[in-house]
This record gives sequence, structure tokens and C-alpha cells, in this order.
Amino acid sequence: MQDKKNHFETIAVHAGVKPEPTTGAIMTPIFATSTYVQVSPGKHQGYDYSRTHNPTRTALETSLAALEGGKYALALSSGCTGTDVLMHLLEVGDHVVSVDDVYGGTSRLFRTIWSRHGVETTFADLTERPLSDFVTAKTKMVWIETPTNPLLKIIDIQKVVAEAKKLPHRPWVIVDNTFASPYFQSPLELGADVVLHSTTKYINGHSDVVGGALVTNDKSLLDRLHHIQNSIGGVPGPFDAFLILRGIKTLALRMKRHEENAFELAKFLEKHPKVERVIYPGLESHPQHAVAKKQMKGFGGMITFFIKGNLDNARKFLESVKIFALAESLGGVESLVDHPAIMTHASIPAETRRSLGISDNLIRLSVGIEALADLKADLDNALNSAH
Ligand code: P1T
Repeated sequence: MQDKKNHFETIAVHAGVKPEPTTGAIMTPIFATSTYVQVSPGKHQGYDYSRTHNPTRTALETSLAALEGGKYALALSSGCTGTDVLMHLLEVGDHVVSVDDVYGGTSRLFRTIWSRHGVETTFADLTERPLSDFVTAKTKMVWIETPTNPLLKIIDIQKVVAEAKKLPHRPWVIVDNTFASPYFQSPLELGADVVLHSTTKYINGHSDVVGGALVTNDKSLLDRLHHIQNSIGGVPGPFDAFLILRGIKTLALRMKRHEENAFELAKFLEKHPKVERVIYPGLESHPQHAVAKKQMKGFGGMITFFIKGNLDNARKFLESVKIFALAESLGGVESLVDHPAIMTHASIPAETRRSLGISDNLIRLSVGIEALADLKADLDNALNSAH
């Protein structure tokens, strides 16, 4: 198969998956093995130990690279492992500029773990101000999440890359592409050095695996990242790799449906009398709608909105939904609802949360692939029960 020449839907079904040579099995087997027999010391068939390589994982990595239009990928045990492996590239005294609104766990890793190891992070609103306002001579990495979690800010990837390239010490630009998925956004084509995914989310799509991925076109960077991963561990098991590969086959279909449902629900919520404000990159009211239109092929399945009232109203709404499940995470076929201030972003200090705008009446929806009419009725009922 010539992956590069095929369309996304074809790549999603075929990339990395070849008939198994001894039996012809069309699906990549789950290679449940920790080690591999060698005919002579150091003489093997490319696999010596499963922390280093595993054939089911290799198939997944080939698929992930192809989805992002990249050359190389690493599959990891979680999205957070991906962040941690990247941070291991840095040294004491190095500095990171990160988008201010990032997943709570990413922020926690920067603030409470890596700061203790001598790597400081500055959180920056890169929708408002240029990168140059935040960099120092020690800035080695620029961390972009777009759309951001949970405020769905859109960062202009090309613009940030262009600024980074002008700096004498040329920091790496990392893009966490979890919210958009490779179906809607291709950061490597926009100049990013590495793409990170929590494959737990849209890529797997069925809320039954925790996983992560890094994708890059730079072989020497890939080798460094693989060296770090192999040294510290953080690999997915072969069954997880198999499930993610299986999920990827329907990624295009699912993303299309997630977006169709989300767009309609965002418009519905924008008109709802119990809703104060809706944030969805596809709405003209979104402050970076023009950037989203330029750099994304679609606007995704995530919606954030402010319910009218206070925490009590938010609580009543969250206790009243019947199809939307109140749970952390996102990107599965089933609709989920989250209260970022109490759930996914609780680890961010309250004052920082407030200054970002993650208030008690902020609600995040991961819109699933169910029937739109049922989702709409569920939200409408819960909104009316909340007041
Ligand atoms: O959970 P894990 O696979 O380790 O992925 C971390 C992660 C990284 N990046 C983004 C943008 C994320 O949203 C996440 C995980 N997020 C949730 C669990 C959540 O509910 O927001």
C-alpha cells in the first residue's frame, strides 16, 4: 500500500496492518510476548525485548505516523507519558513556554514535577500575545494545545512556528493534537516538530484504553525520544495497541459524526435561554473562528459552555443528564459531560483557574455519535431542570 498517496479513510483502515505471514490472518495479532528467541547473541528478527519493540505496537506506530502525515511514531502508555518523555529532552535550567489553557494533567506535570527538576514553564496566552513576549535565552520548547482543554482556544500553529524559527536557539514546537484528532488537523504540515496525542481519546474512540503517541518527521529526534522511552519504560501492552489499531479503522467516520452532532448542539445551546455563552470553534462567535477555519479541516466534537447561574445550577444540570455520562475523558463514541473546575482541571490552583475563566458554571461536552435528537432532548431537559 502506498499510504502517502491514499486518502485519510483508506490510511485509517490499512496503514500498518499487513496479513500475518505464517497464517494470512488479516488482523495484526496481539503479540503477547515479553521477549524473543535469538539464534545467536544479538542475532534476531528485529525484536529482542518488548519494552524496546513489539510487533503489535510497531503496526500501531506505522498507522499513527501515516495518520499524521509523519514519518515516525512512538506509541506510549498514556498521553501524559508522551509529555513526560518530551520533557526528558530538557536539562536543568531550560525553559518551556506553554499555552496557558492546557489539560490539567499537563499543567500539573510542568508545575509540580518538572519545576522540581529545574525546568520552569511560563504559561502564555498565545491567542493574544506573540511568543517573543514570553521566551528567554533558555527556552527550549514551546507547548501548544489547540483547541485547548477546556476553553477551546485556537492557537495559530503556523504563526507560532514562524516565530520560533526566528529565535537564535530555535525551540522545538510541540502540538498536542488530541482535541482535533489527525482527521481535522495536521500540525506537522503546519511546521510543528512533534505531535502528541492522548490516544485514549478520539484515536481509540471507545473509552476502553489509556494510551499516548508522539509523531515526528525528524529521525534524530525520534531516536532520542525512543531512547528516553526505552530507558524509563512507559510502553503500551500489545492488547492495548491492538484495541487502538482497531479503533483507528473507524476514526474518519466517527470524527465526521462527532462534528456533525457537535455543530448542531453548539448552535442549539447558543440559542438556549438557560445558557450564558457557548464556545465552539465552528461558531462565528468564537474569537479565533477565522484561525480555526484556516488551520482545521473541521471543528471537532468538543463544546464548552457557561450555564446561567452558579455551581448549584451546574450541579443540577450535571445530575440531570441521562444520555451524557458525567465522567472525565473525551473522544469516545458515547457522549460525556465534565465539570472542569471540580474534575479534569482540579489540580490547577483555584486562582489560576479563575483567572483563565474556568469558572464554576463552565461545562465541557464531549459529543458522541448517538442520534442528535436524543442528545438535544437530553441537554434541553437537564438545562430546564437546573433552574
Ligand atoms: O489521560 P492521558 O492519556 O494520559 O492523556 C493526557 C491528556 C493529554 N492531552 C490532552 C489534551 C488531554 O485532554 C489529556 C487527557 N484529558 C482528560 C483525561 C480529560 O478529561 O480532559
